[in-house]
Amino acid sequence: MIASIRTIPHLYWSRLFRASVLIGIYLAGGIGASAQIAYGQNVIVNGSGESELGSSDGNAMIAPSGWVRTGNANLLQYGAPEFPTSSSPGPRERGASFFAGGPSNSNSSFSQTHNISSLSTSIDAAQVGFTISGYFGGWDSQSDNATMFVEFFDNASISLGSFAIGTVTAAERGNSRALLFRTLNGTVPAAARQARVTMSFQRFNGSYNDGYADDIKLWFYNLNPANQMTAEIFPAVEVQWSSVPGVSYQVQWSPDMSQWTNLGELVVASAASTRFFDRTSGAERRFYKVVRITP
Ligand SMILES: [Ca+2]
Ligand SMILES: [Ca+2]
Repeated sequence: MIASIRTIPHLYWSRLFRASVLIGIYLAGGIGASAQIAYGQNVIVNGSGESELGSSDGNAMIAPSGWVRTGNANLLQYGAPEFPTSSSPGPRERGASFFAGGPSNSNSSFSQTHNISSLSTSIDAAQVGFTISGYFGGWDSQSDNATMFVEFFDNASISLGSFAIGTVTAAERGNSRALLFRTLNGTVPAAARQARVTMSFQRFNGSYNDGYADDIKLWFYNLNPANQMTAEIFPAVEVQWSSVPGVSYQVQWSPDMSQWTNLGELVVASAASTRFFDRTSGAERRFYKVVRITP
């Protein structure tokens, strides 16, 4: 009897909770205003510029879907003459195209705005974090550059704060044609309901605006303390020895250099030098040796 008395209220509240969640989703869909933002997922539309194929010469204007353009901001193909190629420093998964400041203009941009009101309860409790990231670069020794902004607005479209990454200098690129990774974490300001993402391209040299960007991302995560974990860091040992490719070795350890115990399985060397890692958390003094097992 006691067990059933405890169980019934639990089931009751559980059903009530589910019902309230369904009602909440229905209302949000009814006003048609807010897409559901999923934690940990990139919300940028066409942030890699792969929805269309970029211009093959840099001058023909291409409109990348999902973005609002100012000036002559353009979408270019990697490998367009005189521009970064598929082998220039840049995103590993770069696709065929990237964003650029475009021809014959000194200031241009692409932007898009996201409704984040589905996270409003957590945002107003200062429990929503964000990450922005992307690859940014320019041309050789020129100072042209690209900056990514995320700016948060409240219900009255009042700006609550702006965060920026990018603006990679020619010196940081080694005066080469390159796009470098940049990222930033922050907390979404309380009362924020919209996030506007902008790629801004600045020209300093020549006629072409050579601020470049690709692989633009924005995602959100939950800062609720109940979801936080504590990570512990321990030192470890790296054992390295000169090895012969194809030969097998056995790493051993000892607390006193008298009794030796095998550590892990046989290691078959694949190079003239081999490394082995051993965790040392909670361990007292350890000695190591490597035994060559003749093949
Ligand atoms: Ca791309
Ligand atoms: Ca230029």
